[in-house]
Amino acid sequence: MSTLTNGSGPVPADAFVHPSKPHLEGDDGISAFENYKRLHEQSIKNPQEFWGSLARDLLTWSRDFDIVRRGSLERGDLSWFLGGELNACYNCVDRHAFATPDKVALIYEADEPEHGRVLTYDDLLREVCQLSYVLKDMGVKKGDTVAIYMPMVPEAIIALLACVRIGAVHSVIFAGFSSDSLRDRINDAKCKVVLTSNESKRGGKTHAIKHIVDKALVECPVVTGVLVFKRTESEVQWIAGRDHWWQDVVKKWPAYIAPERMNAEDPLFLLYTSGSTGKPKGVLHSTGGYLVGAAATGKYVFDIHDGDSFFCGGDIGWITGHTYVVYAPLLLGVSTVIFEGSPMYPNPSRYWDIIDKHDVTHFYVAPTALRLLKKSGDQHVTGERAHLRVLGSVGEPIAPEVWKWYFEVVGKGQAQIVDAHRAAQTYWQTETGSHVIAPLAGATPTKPGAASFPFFGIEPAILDAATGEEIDGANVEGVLAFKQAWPSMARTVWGAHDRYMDTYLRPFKGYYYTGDGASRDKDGFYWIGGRMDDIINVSGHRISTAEIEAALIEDFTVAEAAVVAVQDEITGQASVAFLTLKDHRAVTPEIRDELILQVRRTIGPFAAPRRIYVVDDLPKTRSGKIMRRVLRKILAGEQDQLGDTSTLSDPTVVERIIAAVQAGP
Ligand code: 6R9
Repeated sequence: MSTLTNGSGPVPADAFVHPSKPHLEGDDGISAFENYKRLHEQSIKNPQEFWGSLARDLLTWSRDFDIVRRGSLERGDLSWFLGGELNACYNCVDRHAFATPDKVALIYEADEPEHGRVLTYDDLLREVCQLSYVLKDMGVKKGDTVAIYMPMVPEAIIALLACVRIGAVHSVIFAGFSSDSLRDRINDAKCKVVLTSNESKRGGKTHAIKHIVDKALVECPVVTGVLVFKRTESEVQWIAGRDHWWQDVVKKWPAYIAPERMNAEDPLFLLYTSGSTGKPKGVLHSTGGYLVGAAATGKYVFDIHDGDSFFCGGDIGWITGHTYVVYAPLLLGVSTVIFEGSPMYPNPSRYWDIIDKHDVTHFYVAPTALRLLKKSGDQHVTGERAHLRVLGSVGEPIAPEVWKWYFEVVGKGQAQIVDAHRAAQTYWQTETGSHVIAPLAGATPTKPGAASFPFFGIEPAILDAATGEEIDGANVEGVLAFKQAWPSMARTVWGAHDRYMDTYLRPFKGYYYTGDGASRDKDGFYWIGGRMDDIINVSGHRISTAEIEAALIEDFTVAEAAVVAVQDEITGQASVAFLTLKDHRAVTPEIRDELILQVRRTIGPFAAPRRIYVVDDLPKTRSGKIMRRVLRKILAGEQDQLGDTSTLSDPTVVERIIAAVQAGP
């Protein structure tokens, strides 16, 4: 039985609907919004039936599940679709390769606009199978972890799919991370094999990424093999026996290997994300639940239809790239664009050129890119964008004027974005796996800047941060939590379940805590504020200030460090570091450069502080806690609103810090 009714009877999962007509719009005069409300209510009141039917509609199971959901948020022991067996790669590739082999699966748009290639589902199946053999030959077994440190090339997507085909757990590490960060993530997950390329290309620049892998692996005793995709002609340092050229080995293997049967709760992948204590967390997603979330949000939030061409600008190093470059579009059997380059290269029309070239129907990107493009000028928004139907943004709050520009300037031309409801702001996290608060394209109303309404199965609550009490009603503000589990929520932090409990499930008993502030307005729309913890969001990259501080303190000149966020026109937020140096030494331009380099080396270039202020002391309480609030206020020029500074061990430090900020970094 299907729970997805349109009021007069079940809607067959794959009934043909004209693309401009949303999946949720019935033929009986009931609006898509009414349908959304009814389905949302069903999903909350009867999650077992709702998700059971959706999971069977959207995925192909080699064994049906016995039970939809077990466990509770309180105990942190949730599991979904138990007894069910399925393979993620089979669902993303095989079933489409069998039904529609010639359909385009991957559209590779290389850094150089004239390069690229297209892979059909048939091609994809062949390439994934060959790589699966290679991984097995390199000793990878079901349940092993594999590190992927690659640029945005089709082989990166093939790598993810080959891992899950043989039951291995992929751990993608963003190729902008430093060798130290890469080393720590490889060691934490005990990866045996690393997949990389000799070099990467982005924005016309070449980066020696194999070199970074080599440096990391000096301290990774478990790694026995490295597979190197040849992206450029450059030679690289080689360790015989350990390193293999991708292109040389894949061709030795047959074009088909059977997918491994996996239990619904078997791990699918790990993805490391910043935690507020500094040590990155390996967020673990499981097979059945994650795939249901990806497919369901692809279908209902983005309203993906057969024949669509989906373009998500996120890198596979982040969750956005996992769920909306790879899993959601492939599960739904449409084409997905793999973009290797940058939106500004060779000029600020690059995105619009890609959209025209590949008849893109969906475009999904972070506000930071939109701010940059808006600033470059409307004259660069060229082309017709004739097939564009849905616009999405993700990763950070979007200012209403940027959202309006997106809808009005990008969404016009020949585009079919007939109403603002097709420009969606989506809120979610690495840990939620897929969208949790987002409008459903064409079905639910939007307001510029609002995340709007909960997705199916999500029961949001606004809590008082101090008391944990739920705040009901309209026009309320607090911290955002969820009252019910949903299929694609992370199951644990790799090797640290207690940390998972402490971060998400123990702060407010019986709730999943997001770590974000939020408000609910008079119309029931949710608005996301900022992080409640010390995590900053630079161009959509989540970085913990503690991690940057730890990197700075590693430098022998630094005594203490405090990092805080400031607002930035393009990147959303940027980090600013306040430091005291050992022996009260004076700062020189060389020391400053070295400190920036230190962060780039330890975490990655994207984490480097925007400004560094060297001061003689930091504002600390008598118990030694740094009062970052004081630093934030000073940076914002709000020194008249510092609040109570009487608890500072030395209140005179404030004046000296104000002077240092006014004098400039
Ligand atoms: C998907 C993703 C998650 C954090 C999240 C929040 C911020 C994401 C947002 C948003 C405001 C939105 N965030 N979407 N803030 N509006 N639409 O970005 O995952 O990298 O784990 O970051 O990003 O603070 O908690 P991730």
